Amino acid sequence: MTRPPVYVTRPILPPLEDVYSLLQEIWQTRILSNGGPILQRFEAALGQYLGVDHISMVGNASMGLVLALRHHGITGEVITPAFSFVATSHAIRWAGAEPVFADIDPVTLNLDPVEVEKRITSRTQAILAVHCYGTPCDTAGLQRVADRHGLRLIYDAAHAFGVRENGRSICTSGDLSVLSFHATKVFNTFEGGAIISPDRETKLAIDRLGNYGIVDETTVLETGLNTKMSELNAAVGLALLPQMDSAIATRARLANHYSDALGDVPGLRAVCPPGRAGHNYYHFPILVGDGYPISRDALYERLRQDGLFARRYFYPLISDLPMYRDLPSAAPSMLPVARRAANQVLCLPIFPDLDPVDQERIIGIVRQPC
Ligand code: T4K
Repeated sequence: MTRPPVYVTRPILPPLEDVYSLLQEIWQTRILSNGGPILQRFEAALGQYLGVDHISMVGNASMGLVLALRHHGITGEVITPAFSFVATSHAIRWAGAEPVFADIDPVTLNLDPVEVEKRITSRTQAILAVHCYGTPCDTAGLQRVADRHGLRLIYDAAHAFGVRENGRSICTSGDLSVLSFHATKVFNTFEGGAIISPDRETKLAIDRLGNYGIVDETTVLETGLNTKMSELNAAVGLALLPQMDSAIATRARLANHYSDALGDVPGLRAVCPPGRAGHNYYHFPILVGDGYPISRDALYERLRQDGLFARRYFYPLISDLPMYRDLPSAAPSMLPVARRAANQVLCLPIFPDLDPVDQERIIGIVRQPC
């Protein structure tokens, strides 16, 4: 009997009855949006869960990134990785600024501070770094570069829900961090996201910018946008939060099993090997290199033949896409590490209810693809 397809991820959902009781509240109050009571409870509960004090909920991380850049008035050059989801660079353009690509570290696949410093010009205003797959960036190294050159440091923390470093949320690094709660993420509100601010004043300014710049009924202070999260999305998030510790623990167990089972395969390297305290195992990326019997793309196709849909996050490089490839920093010779990663990476399915039988099927094919 053929088994159902297995995708790279599958969202977790809260118990329907918990959402239903929140929906009943919405139906009674008729407060559907604009910072309603459920959103406020969600904001407080999420802050407590993550260990951060100042959160602004947004409709998705893409809008959150635009808002973060706009809040700091960034319209010049922004140094960012080409090895990321396209939303990272698109947000820079939507904010009215220009991406400048810098190469990544070969181990973490995150921005390399040394490469960042090489790309700084008189027009550079900010660094937009990505905690790729939830692995923390070299936050100290990037902060040193930012401080030396008077740059803003903003984190695309779309992958980094719940990630901690030295006992603190990774989202307390830099000037601002932006989380994604998209369906495909570790934690979801169907669509959604959040901006983590360092203080209350910044949080309130960001809330205002995401609510058209409105101060009160007759005062509009700036050209804001509508980036608000609805009560419906907030209800899903509030109901899902209690499951998150066990969901992340299950991801860690699955990642451990992949690591143990694939650790001795010649030509393969796991990008996020388990054992790192505070990781969330959003993806299980492997690099398919020399010494492996077939190419990355052949392995991707081989898995697909059996209904196992691994994904090449992130291929192609953003710098190879038509709207970016003419930028000077997009020249292929300038991003050798990112290019190699994009050509070798394959994210194996990982999500809390991955059936152990399916994980064994994936492991079996990856160990012996021919
Ligand atoms: N920055 C970074 C670094 C990001 O990775 C992202 C988003 C963003 C910023 C922007 O965040 P948001 O604005 O989205 O909040 C997916 C996601 O759509 C995207 O959110 C995510 N990164 C990116 C890495 O992956 P696709 O085009 O690969 O998604 P899709 O539809 O192919 O979904 C992958 C698999 O997930 C499907 O094969 C099946 C499963 N799935 C998907 C959805 C949407 C489900 O089971 N249920 C679902 O509802 O981009």
